[in-house]
Amino acid sequence: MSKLIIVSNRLPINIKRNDTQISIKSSSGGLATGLGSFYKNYKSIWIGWPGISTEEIDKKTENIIRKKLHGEKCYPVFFSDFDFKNYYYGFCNKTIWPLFHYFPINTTFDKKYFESYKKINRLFCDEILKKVKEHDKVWIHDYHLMLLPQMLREKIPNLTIGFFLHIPFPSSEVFRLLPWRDEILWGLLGANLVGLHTWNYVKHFLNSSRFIFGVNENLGQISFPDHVLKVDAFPMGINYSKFANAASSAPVKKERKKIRGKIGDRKLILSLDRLDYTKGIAQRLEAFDLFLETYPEYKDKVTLIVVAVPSRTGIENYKHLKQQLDQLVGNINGKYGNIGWTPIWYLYRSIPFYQLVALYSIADVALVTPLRDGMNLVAKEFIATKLNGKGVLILSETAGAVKELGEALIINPNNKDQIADAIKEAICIDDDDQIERNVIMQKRLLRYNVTRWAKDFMDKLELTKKIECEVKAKYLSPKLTEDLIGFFHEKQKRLLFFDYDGTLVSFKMRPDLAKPDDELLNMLNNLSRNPLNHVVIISGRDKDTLTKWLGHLNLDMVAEHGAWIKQKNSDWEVIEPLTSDWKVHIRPILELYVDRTPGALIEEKTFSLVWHYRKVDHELGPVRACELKEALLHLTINKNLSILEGNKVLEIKKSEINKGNAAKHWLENDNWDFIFAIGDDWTDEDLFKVMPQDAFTVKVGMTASIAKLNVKSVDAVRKLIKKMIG
Ligand code: GDG
Repeated sequence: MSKLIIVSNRLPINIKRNDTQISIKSSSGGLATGLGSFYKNYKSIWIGWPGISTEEIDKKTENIIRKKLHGEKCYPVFFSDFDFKNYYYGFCNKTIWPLFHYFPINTTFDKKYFESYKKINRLFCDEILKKVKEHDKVWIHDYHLMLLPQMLREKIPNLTIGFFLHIPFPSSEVFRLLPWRDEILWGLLGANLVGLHTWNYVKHFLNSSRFIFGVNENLGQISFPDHVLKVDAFPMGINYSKFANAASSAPVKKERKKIRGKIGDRKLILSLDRLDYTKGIAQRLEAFDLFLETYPEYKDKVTLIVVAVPSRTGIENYKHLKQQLDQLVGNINGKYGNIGWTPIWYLYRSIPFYQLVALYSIADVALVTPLRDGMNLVAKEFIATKLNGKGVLILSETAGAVKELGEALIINPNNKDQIADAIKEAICIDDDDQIERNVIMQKRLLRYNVTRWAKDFMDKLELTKKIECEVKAKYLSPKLTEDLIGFFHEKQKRLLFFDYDGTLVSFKMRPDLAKPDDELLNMLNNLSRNPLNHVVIISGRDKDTLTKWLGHLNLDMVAEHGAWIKQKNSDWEVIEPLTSDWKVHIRPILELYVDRTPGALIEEKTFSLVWHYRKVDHELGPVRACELKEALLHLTINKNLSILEGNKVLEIKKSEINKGNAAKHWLENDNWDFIFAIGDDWTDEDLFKVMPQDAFTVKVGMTASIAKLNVKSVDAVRKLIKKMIG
């Protein structure tokens, strides 16, 4: 039976030590709860850092810890203080955290931090390799371990690897600032599933992949030679019933009573987060100051409770923020407070769960105004505790949670006037309105809770792996290759179709570099010189280019996806009489889209017009291509034209021109005893379609196809040709 290996920077446990005793307590964080059902029931283990460095313990203690963790199905990765400093405080929290939250100005780019990050990712990889079997599933969490998917893929190519990022994936304009962007992105692309909180982050991730590696995707699916990757949104939920049930529990009721006794009938506003500059706590306090200044009638009528949980206290920015908050709270309390009223109650510590729920459930207003937040679970937890439906959430438009909590009062966290007005509005909203908004949000949060989230992710991971397996099942294995080649050599009259770009040469993203190299020319020469072989190159390229590159060889050629054919020793000819009079109607539209789209250009082939957008901005190009397609639609239908969508091109041509029709020219004119066709993109599907039952059709790459077989890459195609040559 396969097992699930969960990997995160921190194990879901806390180690307590006194002089003689070591005890281990499992933590009840969101992730641990969400994965709980898998972790406990499924055969699973968890790998992560136990929260203790190698310097803090001797070998004997380390062994005791390992043993105790084993009992909890946890396996520790230990590292030194030095590595922890450079990896965790350094690369994770001084580089990735600020950059991914759109604080490039707070970002440190330091090579030694990245070196430590690599080293620690490698340590995790080694630990996983000790435990993992090929059929296991690995689910890696968060920005601390972004190199890990590819590291594992290199060691075990068939492994099922999921990755979830808990923070935003920034716009490609921000991501590209990272000096190690290639390594980080490449690391993530090694997974089978990359999960992000929102669709926007998915878009950003795909844009960066396109921009940096020229990766093409189809509905978030990317095919690599050895694996399939899906990128999708999974908005993390909460343990809804845990919060809802706790709200009516005895300790929480008691705590609420205590709080109410202290604040009287004042409105209670809650601010609760880890102390982090991304959470917008300082801006929130300034907005509260502005609220009291703008609406002085609320003096002595409201209390703001600020809980700031200490976090990453070893980092300068966090120390400064703490000082700033201390000062702001002091100023506001000094400015407005009186003997009987302190406007802000400030707690700089973590509070126990029952107190947390008491605060959520008693608060009239929650101020959740992060400057940037991957999701923000506090907003969701607040809503879950509102058993009578009353309470108002003020939520930042830059938190991932806003996508599911659209009924909240939505604010721009940098707009203090807007936040001050929202506080006033929240206090005044009538009960029915509050209930109506909250009930809708509660239903949504109850349905997509943290267990659903985890299950959804695992289901999608399995589905992606299934798609990969279906493609791999058709792989030309060494055994199948031997059979095919054996069969090939037995036959005397062989017809061989080869697509060119993406099949014989790999410069798919740079067609200008796709000129045949010496190895290819030699191979084609040897293959086509054998009188038993009849070789046809079947391509979308124009006839002049094909003549220039391959015209000296003893082979046949098809150009412009089937408009032209050339047989050895004769000239190019059109398959059937074709007209080009339609071009005068189409060209002006293409020209308009060239004028509007910097970098676009038109290529005229004899029987087609091509609109290229390879040099257009990577986000604009596909948008303009869609618009252009739409604009051409009714014209092309009337004139029996079709629009081919190729690699950064739209090609308009007569519908009857396709590779399948062209191939019939050879198929129908002779008796072949071995037929072979190979290609990599969807124009080759037309070719595969017309092949007889006993033909060998081969797709290059990991995408679905009607071809009977798949090979991974151009390299594999060339190896196959070498075997045909013998
Ligand atoms: C990262 C992303 C994303 C807070 N104070 C206390 C306490 N908490 C608990 C809350 C909540 C959790 O901590 C905080 O979660 P958030 O989502 O708000 O924020 P991050 O810690 O920054 O988490 C974030 C999340 O990962 C999940 O993917 O949503 O965007 O930054 O559950 O209840 N719990 C207790 N006492 C406290 O004082 N007991």
